Amino acid sequence: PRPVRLAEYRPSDFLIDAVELDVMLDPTATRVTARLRLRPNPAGRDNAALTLDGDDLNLVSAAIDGDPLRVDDLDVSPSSLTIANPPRRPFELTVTTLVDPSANTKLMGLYRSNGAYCTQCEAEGFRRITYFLDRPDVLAVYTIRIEGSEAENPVLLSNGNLVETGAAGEGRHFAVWHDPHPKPSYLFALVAGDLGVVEDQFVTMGGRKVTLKVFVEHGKEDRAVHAMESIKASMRWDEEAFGREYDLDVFMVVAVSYFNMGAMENKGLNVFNDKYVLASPETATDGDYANIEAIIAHEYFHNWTGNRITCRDWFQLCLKEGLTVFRDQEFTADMRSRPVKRISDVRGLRSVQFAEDAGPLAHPVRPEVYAEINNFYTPTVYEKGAEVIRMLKTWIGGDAFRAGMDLYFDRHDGQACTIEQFIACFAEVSGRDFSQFLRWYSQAGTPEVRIATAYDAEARTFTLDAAQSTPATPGQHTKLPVVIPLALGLVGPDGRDMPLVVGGAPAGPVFALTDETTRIVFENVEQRPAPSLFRNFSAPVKVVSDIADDDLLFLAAHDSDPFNRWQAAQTVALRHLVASVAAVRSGREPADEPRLAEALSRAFDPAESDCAYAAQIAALPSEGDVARELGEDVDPDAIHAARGFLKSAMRRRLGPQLLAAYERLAETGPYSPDAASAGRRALKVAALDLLAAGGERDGIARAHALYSGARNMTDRVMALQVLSLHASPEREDALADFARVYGQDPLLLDKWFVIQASAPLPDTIDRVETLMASPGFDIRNPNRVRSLIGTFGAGNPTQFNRPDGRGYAFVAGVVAELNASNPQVAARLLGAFRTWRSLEPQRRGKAEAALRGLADMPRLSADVADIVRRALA
Ligand code: BAL
Ligand code: ZN
Repeated sequence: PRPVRLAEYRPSDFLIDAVELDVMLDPTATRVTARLRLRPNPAGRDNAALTLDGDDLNLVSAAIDGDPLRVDDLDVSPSSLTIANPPRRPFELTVTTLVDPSANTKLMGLYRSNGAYCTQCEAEGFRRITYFLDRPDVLAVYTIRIEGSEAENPVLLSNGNLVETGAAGEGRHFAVWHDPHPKPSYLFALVAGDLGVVEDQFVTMGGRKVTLKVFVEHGKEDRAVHAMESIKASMRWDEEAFGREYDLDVFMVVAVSYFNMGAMENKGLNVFNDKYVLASPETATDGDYANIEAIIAHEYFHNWTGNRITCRDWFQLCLKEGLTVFRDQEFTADMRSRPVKRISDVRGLRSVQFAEDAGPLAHPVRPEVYAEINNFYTPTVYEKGAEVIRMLKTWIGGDAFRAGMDLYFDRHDGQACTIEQFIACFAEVSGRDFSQFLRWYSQAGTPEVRIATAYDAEARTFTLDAAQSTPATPGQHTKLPVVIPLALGLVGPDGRDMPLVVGGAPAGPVFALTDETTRIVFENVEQRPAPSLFRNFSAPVKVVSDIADDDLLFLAAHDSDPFNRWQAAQTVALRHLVASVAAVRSGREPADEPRLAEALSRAFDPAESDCAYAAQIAALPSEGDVARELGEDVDPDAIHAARGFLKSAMRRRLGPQLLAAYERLAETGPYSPDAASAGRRALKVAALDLLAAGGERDGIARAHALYSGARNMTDRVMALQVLSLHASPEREDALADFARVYGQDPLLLDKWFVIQASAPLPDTIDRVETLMASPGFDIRNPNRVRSLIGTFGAGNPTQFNRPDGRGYAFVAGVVAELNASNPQVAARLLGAFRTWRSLEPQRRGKAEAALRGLADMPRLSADVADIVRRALA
């Protein structure tokens, strides 16, 4: 198919004001009758034909205003329905289609999940249910009648409010749902099945009583309590932080086990991957609890940023996703620890988005062309999109940001918008010119900022020279400077921030770097300061500075900005690891780094009260961080060796302290997933991980003891994770035990898959292949595929990048197998290849061969073909 271009956007020639859908459920032949109230769009072309989108549909009949259309009136195929000469006035089009939910392995449109019916319509799944103008700028009011077997589907759900239920004869029943809020088709949802439910209530700030329901498989109701609490917390927070109130009488979440994404924000009826709903102390880890809270919040927040105000077209995806990620980040920061949330988000951004930005799949936050929109639900659109919103807020200040958001909600409620319309609200309230800022949306690539500093004791000035540049990315060879907010502090020898004076007046702490080079001269600087740059990661840029390790280590101890205390130690560690990789590759032993050990030892100091923060300090840069820092000629084995060497050195230097911390942090009371308790467990395992570095026997024995004596799933899984890194009898014993005890629970089986697939051991690939053939694995279930193959590809640098190329061939083989049955999941797995060009030549050649093998495959899906083509371009 032809690529879709932003520049070619045209309003729809027709609009649909109302949709009545009559869905007669049947496992293999569901009959969908759609009555569409259409009218010509005044903004569209005169005398245009009406072409409705379809995908894999069987047309049964069509009629206009009750008059059946004959075959000659129509041009119909499984992927479109065209009426050459429709009425030039409002009219009703009735279309009946037949769909087979049981055969729908793509999990887009109407499909079955463990016997229940459910839907996924974003981005283009509604066209797999009925012929439609399946584009986000066509907003309609939906009324849905669902009819099905009462025994098999006692629960019948759709968007909006329930208006009628009743018997339909022959053991069937029906429900009618009406959603008064006009919405695009991608927000439609239908669920039918035999499900358990947990109910609660929320009273909004305006006094509306909202019934809350979480639907799960029978018997799992007790695992829905945390999700329910998270809904209520999200609703309250959105009222307090953004003044946003919920707008229907009921809000529902349904957990399903077959789902391509994490969750989906359908109006009033969010459908979730069960992984992000179900939690109990026996089955979920601290990470699961935190993820559920964040994803429930994310989908709920879409009600205003995405649903009430939606996107004009799919190029504007970041309008709802970047903004909603920003909102869920702020929610988590308020619910838990703000610095810890920031650090973990920045870790995630760098490891995935910076990697994407530096490779062949780089694209702008707002892409300008796509071959397959499913492939643009990316870290760039989501996470970099959120960073752009955060910069905007940093640049104009919190009050102006809130005023701009209020204006956006006021002005655009009920509309399908563009980034320009969003940004115009902030330009208006702040009086600033955003034309340069908009480059963040159109230029791909991570800007690099080089900083050089000079202190002049005589003149008492401190000069900072910043030079920005953005590397070329596919299709974008030259780049222009962007607006980069630089939040900084000058830290004096006493550890305190000095006053910032520029041009004789107080200045900062945020400076906008708008030109290729910027010089800032700070005055009245009595002593040479240590500059703390990009505090709280004030811009998503790569910083290369001349700040010496000594200054960074000073900042690691004294900076008032907790993010930069962490960052300073990370930078020193990263510099050290880069040097160690060079040593390993030339057959030398990496140097020791006692000062780094001292900086990291602060994490295990009993005086450090925020354990979650301390755990972040203790965590070394990842192998991916080192690979990205190197940028080219990457040898993942050398990186693994260098990092292992550093961990062992830490164990030798900090042993007694690690042991003391490990014992001090032992679990005593009953399990609670709250942030402070989770932080203690995270710090405990950070100590354990170092104690077991290099496969040290005492550490392994302790990890095994933690596994065996664990009183909650977090300790159990973390202990297993530590054991899994080193070949040992304890490892095999614990893995076998976990399978025996928990192997029947699919979500726990996933954890067991993840742990084995990420092990940096040479037999991992054999294990993964064996596990794929085991009864618990189901290639049709995206969670199983992601846990086992996704983790192996994207979470195991040494084994995916085996020098013999077997890792590449294996992942490519699974992609080939999934290509037809679930192209979306297949294309996602290919993300593992996003950095293949930066590998050393031998691995690069093998990775390329695997990609070329896929490119030569017949009948490649649009999803897979698009990624392969761009990866090889
Ligand atoms: N809209 C797709 C799922 C999400 O980002 O919420
Ligand atoms: Zn979202």
